[in-house]
Amino acid sequence: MSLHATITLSPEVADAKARGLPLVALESTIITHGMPFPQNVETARAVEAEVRAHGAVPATIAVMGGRIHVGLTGETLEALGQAKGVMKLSRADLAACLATGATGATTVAATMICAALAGIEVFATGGIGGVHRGAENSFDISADLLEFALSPVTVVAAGAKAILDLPKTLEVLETQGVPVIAYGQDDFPAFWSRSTGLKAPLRMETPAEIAAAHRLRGSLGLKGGQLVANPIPVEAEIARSEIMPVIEQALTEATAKGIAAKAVTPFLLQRIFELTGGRSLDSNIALVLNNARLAAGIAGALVAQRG
Ligand code: PSU
Repeated sequence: MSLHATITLSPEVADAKARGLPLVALESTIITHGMPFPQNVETARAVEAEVRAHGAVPATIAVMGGRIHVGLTGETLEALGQAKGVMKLSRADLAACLATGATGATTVAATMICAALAGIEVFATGGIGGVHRGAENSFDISADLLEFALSPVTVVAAGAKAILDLPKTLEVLETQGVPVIAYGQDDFPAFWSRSTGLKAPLRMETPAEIAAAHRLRGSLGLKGGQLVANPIPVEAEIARSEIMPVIEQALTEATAKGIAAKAVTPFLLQRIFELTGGRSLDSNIALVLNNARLAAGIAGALVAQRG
């Protein structure tokens, strides 16, 4: 596959592609809008190290200087982690950011688009965007959900963030024909906790099964990707009974302040961080590392199955 003209691969990613090594895409909005400095940069580095330790090559994606960068240097990660005014890119604004030469961090949706363009089939993140509570009035539904029906990438996340309306999030994914696969359990996980109390439509036990399903979707001509919902490790979870009142308080504050659209998720994550005395961030870091491990395993299985 020839690369799109706007893509710059890092030497490490270019080498991995040339040698057919397993690759795992990583997003950058989690760095610029999801976590405070310096934990954001430390986490980005640790996630890359975790991917490498599990046999795959990490490819963190961001837009800079009119180009999509797939694979970032340590200095670029550091600069991005402290930059102000970085655009939060989704399907709607990716091309505009490239056209204007602005710096942009890729959300799940934009990372899926860029990963597919670069020929990377597996991507690890924290939690995907979804249907916001009160969507029946606000119509606030993350473009992440629609992307799963379009870009052929398997995304490993710890479910959808519990700040969302999770039943409606699952409904939208089902309507769009997106496979939602809980890893090793029946329940759909809720980001900071292992269970939402909602059953996931599918369950798988091994990276090999997930990789096989990814390949088969492609060979059947089914468009779009898969969502692998990987529960946070037991020792890192915050019990639902503990996190839910905190989420309710953060949501009430967001409504009172008139926070809307792209600002909602970053505001809620920051408030929940403050209200839990930093524990939500520790959990977030643990779940992203856990997702990086599983994604590396799936990427390895995809390569092995190609033979
Ligand atoms: N995972 C995290 N923290 C984050 C995100 C994911 O652990 O901040 C980001 C992703 O980039 C995702 C975005 O696409 O949150 C969802 O934003 P919204 O709800 O505005 O679509």
